[in-house]
Amino acid sequence: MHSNSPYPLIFFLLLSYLFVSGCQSNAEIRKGEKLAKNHCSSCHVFPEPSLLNRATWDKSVLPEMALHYGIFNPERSRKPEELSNKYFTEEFPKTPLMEKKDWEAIRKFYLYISPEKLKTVKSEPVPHDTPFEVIPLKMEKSSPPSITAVLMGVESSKVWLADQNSRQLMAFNGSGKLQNVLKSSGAVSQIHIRHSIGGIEQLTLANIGFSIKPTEASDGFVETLTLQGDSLLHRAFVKDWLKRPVSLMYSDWTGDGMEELAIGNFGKNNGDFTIYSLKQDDQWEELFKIPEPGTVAVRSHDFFGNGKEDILVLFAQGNERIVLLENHGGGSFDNHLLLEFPPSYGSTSLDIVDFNGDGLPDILYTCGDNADLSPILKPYHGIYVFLNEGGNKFEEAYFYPFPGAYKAIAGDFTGNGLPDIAAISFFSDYADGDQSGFVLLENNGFPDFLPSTLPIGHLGRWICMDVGDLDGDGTLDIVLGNYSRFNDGVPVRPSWQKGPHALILKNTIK
Ligand SMILES: [Ca+2]
Ligand SMILES: [Ca+2]
Ligand SMILES: [Ca+2]
Ligand SMILES: [Ca+2]
Repeated sequence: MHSNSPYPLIFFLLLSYLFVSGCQSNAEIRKGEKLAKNHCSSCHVFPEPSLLNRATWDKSVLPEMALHYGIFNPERSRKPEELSNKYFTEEFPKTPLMEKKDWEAIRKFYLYISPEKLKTVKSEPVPHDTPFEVIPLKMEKSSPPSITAVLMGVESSKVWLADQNSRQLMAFNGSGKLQNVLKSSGAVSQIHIRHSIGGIEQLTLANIGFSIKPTEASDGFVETLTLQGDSLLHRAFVKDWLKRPVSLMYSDWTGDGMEELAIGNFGKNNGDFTIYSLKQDDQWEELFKIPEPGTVAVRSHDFFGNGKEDILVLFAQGNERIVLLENHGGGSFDNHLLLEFPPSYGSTSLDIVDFNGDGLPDILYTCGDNADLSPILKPYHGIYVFLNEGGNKFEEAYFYPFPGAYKAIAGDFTGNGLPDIAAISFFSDYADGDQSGFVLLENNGFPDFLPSTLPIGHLGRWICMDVGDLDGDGTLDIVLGNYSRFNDGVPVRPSWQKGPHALILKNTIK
């Protein structure tokens, strides 16, 4: 079992420095530790020095954190043109919020205790024997692939892809043939099918705006597209001027027979999670709001067994945590903090499934966003299962190291009645040529999971995934979206840019 506890390492290092250093630095380090625990825990879980190597603390994370305290010199890492940017000047205090000598003590604490190197992440070779046939989805004249959202339209047997570069929304059939192309703009972050009745299909799209990089801009929106067959009948805004919406969900949480709409506006330093209810004049009005940034995933489930769907929200920006919103009806929710993670975890996805068959919903969680301040391989990035021990108390019960993990979805892909896990990684160990960015963890009785993969690492860099029975044969199929537009420190492979926009992994167990 994986343990997050950094204590043994810290104790060892503490002992080492007690022996090798004088009393003066000892007192100083202790002072720095105390200050760090006070200050760094005010915005997020206290980050233990062992989470990152010394050079990353020194050159990247500490200078950026100093900016949050209004300490601009002498260790700022930003370029002068960025410091004069409008968002920057609004983002950081202009005058220091703590004495510089205190910041220096915090800095010394981190640099003294942190390891030279993190534990190496070396996955075992994973066999290539998943039960999937690979069907590439490619649209000519639209490269490099920059797919930001995929959807398995199970009822219409279509796969929807949103491509940022070509500003297109494409539909393919299960054999990989292009069926429909619609105009899009910006970067679609989520595609959702709201209705599919009698040949009329309504899609809801969340769109983060023009950049997938973090900004404080409010050019995101949610829109609906109504289609009859392949013809677009109607297109309408649901909400605009949103701060980078990346998650959305419809459900009747109030119990009045009408669906509400939940939108996670990820934002940057500002953002919110908001539930809207539909009024008679077709306007969506705020019903409930958490005015905090970073919502990356939303799921709904009855956690209290009272017939009311509760909401699980994953926040992934600095203060990373999973929050359970207990539904009391009428738009009233109680906020329970279930799990929290340090900022370097880079939380990416959430799913709910009962892994151990005790009737209690468990949590599948991934972390591995590695684009921001510390782009190094991290031994704690990967796929986690937190079992529900009763009373909605969750304990880590399984960990599979999968650097750069971006999404995991639970489902019975193997047909043995037990939920398996399909997962993708966007920040794989690409220096290791074997990494395909995809893994299937076959459940042979929890927590006995057997990993396998496919030789698809040369075909694309997988950023999004969806699961459903596309061909209606009773087995779960998968679609993976390829995003090969920018590198983020990862060398872009020409084969990714020439590769398919997406892959259908067609389940062949039947
Ligand atoms: Ca309702
Ligand atoms: Ca369970
Ligand atoms: Ca299974
Ligand atoms: Ca199938």
